[in-house]
Amino acid sequence: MADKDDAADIKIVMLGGGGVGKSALTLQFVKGEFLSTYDPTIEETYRKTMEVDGLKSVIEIMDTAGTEQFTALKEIYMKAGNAFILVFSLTHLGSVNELGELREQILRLKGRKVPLILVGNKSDLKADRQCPQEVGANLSRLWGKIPYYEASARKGTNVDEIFEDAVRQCRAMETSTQLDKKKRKEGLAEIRGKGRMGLDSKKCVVM
Ligand SMILES: Nc1nc2c(ncn2[C@@H]2O[C@H](COP(=O)(O)OP(=O)(O)OP(=O)(O)O)[C@@H](O)[C@H]2O)c(=O)[nH]1
Ligand SMILES: [Mg+2]
Repeated sequence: MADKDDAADIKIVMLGGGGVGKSALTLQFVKGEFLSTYDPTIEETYRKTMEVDGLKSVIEIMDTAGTEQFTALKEIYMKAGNAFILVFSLTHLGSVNELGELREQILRLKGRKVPLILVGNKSDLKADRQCPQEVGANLSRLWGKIPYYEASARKGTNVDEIFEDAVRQCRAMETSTQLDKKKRKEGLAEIRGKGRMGLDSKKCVVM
């Protein structure tokens, strides 16, 4: 986590196909505005201080491009990210298929479990819906019960909740990593202690 005032505590990366609403979700969260025009993203970074469970965190959101030509940038973000929001559009079944490869790429690059959140966006467009709730629910189960939200960047439905969940998951992971480190340290100390005892007892035998 951050050791400088200007460094973000948590870096969240928005990923998903083109036009699914990554930028709209990000802007709704950061500025409380809905982006109605479609201007494909190359890359944008936003910063926001948010309070979750009474604790403040500075978060940085990396909004990536859904289009394939910016793959190299995506890798840089994936390496830097602490949490990943995988977005598809509830109005486009094909957008679900783009997420599997992105998830595999994240896991490959990070080499360990990372906070992932699945989002089906555009829930306000009820008449155009192509993905029933089970599509997201099944995928979430398949990927180890990662949280699944149906959201609308237009209406602001579940937008704050997605980012709060990401922050909570990052904090939980940080705590468990620290606990693991502490346990490892204690384990090492115990082994060293035993080693010393062993040496001492040997000494006694020699004496
Ligand atoms: N009705 C509705 N439209 C949405 C919603 N979210 C995004 N859109 C629209 O969908 C279009 C694409 O949204 P963007 O946020 O630009 O999509 P993106 O995922 O950032 O796309 P790329 O930057 O190309 O990867 C825009 O016209 C948005 O206004 C939503 O929740 N509801
Ligand atoms: Mg965008």
